[in-house]
Amino acid sequence: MDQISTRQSLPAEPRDFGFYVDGARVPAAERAVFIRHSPAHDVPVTRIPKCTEGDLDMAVDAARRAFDDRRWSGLSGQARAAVLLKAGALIRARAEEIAYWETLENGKPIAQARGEVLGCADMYEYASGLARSLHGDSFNNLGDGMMGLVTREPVGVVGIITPWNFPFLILCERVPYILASGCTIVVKPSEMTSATSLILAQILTEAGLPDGCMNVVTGSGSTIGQAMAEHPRIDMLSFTGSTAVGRRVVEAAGRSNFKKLGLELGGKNPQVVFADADLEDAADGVAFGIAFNTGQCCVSGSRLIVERSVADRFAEMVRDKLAKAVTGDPLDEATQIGAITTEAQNRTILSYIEKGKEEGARLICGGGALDMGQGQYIAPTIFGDVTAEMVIARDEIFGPVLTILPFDTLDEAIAIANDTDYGLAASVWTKDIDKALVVTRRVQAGRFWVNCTLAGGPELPLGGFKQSGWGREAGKYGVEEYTQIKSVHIEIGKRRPWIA
Ligand code: TXE
Repeated sequence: MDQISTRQSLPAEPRDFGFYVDGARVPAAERAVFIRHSPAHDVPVTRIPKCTEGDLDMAVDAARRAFDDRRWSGLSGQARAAVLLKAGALIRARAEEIAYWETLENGKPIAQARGEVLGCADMYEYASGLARSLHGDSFNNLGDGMMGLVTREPVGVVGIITPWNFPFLILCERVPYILASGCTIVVKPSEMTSATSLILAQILTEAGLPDGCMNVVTGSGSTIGQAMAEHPRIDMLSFTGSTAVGRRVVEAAGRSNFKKLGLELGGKNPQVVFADADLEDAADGVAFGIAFNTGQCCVSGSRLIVERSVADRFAEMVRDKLAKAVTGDPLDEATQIGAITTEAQNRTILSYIEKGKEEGARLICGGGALDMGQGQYIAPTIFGDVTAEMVIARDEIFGPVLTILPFDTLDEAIAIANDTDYGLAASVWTKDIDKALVVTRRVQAGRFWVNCTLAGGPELPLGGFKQSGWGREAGKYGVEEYTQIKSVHIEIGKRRPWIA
């Protein structure tokens, strides 16, 4: 511990968070608990109950009651907006605390975690406006005897299953929009990173959200997650995680009540760099796109598709950038690259690095674990001479591993970018507006960045093309996703009789 200068101290003992149902924290009591260790410091930091299916039923019942008696959906948009605005202010006020637990459980740098939390506060503030502006449509052109309305109604009880890479951010890309629509919620966070979801539930109660509208059940994916996907009284499920589990969730929804699904799955996202780009900017962006959150982002720019004439020089520029990034204790303010979040993910990334070496790709930098005295760290790694068939060019590695695929023509760049089952995000770097627009149009991805990467905010929606998922989160589209549409015909005046 002494080798690393920590700004904030580690907790003396793991904190018990319990779980959260019907507006109140429920202690673990006699339930088994999961003890989470900080992946950067190897010490236990939180104790999370392994909830039972009975606990899940209790949470779904609370959310069901809260939805069915209209205590939330029956309020005006103005009243819902007031709660969301207060929640935003409370998140700002508790940003340090939330960032601290996020860093301890996830291993991400504290400065990054704080930025994410403040970005989340903004989502509640933005969604508050959407609660007031959500509306349908009307048809006043159906003749004098008829008027038509299209109304939006909340879907009902929404389950949310989140992963461990952005526990608070991914949750907050959903919760304020779902609440703006009038739905009620049951969350199952990743068993690795439950703490900040539980803090959020308390904050929402304090902000005035009626009891039962936000519930958090903790536990494993194979028990509680699977039971949520199969649950007959959950009307919609938003799942973020691996494509393999996404497939299981789709099957379970089909076997149970055909619940509506939102899916945000994997990505193998292209960064297309033309020779005429501002290469200094592009190198910084590509380094950021692969090393941010140690590459554990569904939108990481993991395939560098670069014009051959500058490929070698550009690879060196990215390598030099990565060499300057500060890797270390995530509690240290200066740290830019923290620890790998889970032991399983650490093994997965290292095995892909070995695979890349076996496949004959040229290692430009990195190539293995970094010894920081404690915790699990991996050096940002770049592979050159990668071909399209290599496993490292096709699989989502979900770590700081960049593969370089050179191109000669614009058409070839687009073909390589689209040569993947995924379609989550893409970036293009060029100063030629025509090239930028052609690539933006023709590359299949739900999020696109021109001369930037990983940009985001509450206004623009998120989601994937192809096997990266279904539906959209955030922005006005994120609220509409959690509504269903009802069409209403209203007869005016005396009915023209069917039977004379
Ligand atoms: O994900 P899982 P893992 C990808 C990434 C990573 C791989 C494995 O490639 O290497 O997935 O990560 C819950 N029914 N992404 O194993 O298992 C689980 O408890 C219902 C991309 O951690 O998909 C957790 O809450 N739920 C991704 C969530 O699903 C189940 C982010 C994600 O876990 C379940 C994370 C089941 N049968 C990983 N089994 C992204 N799109 O950002 C597990 N879960």
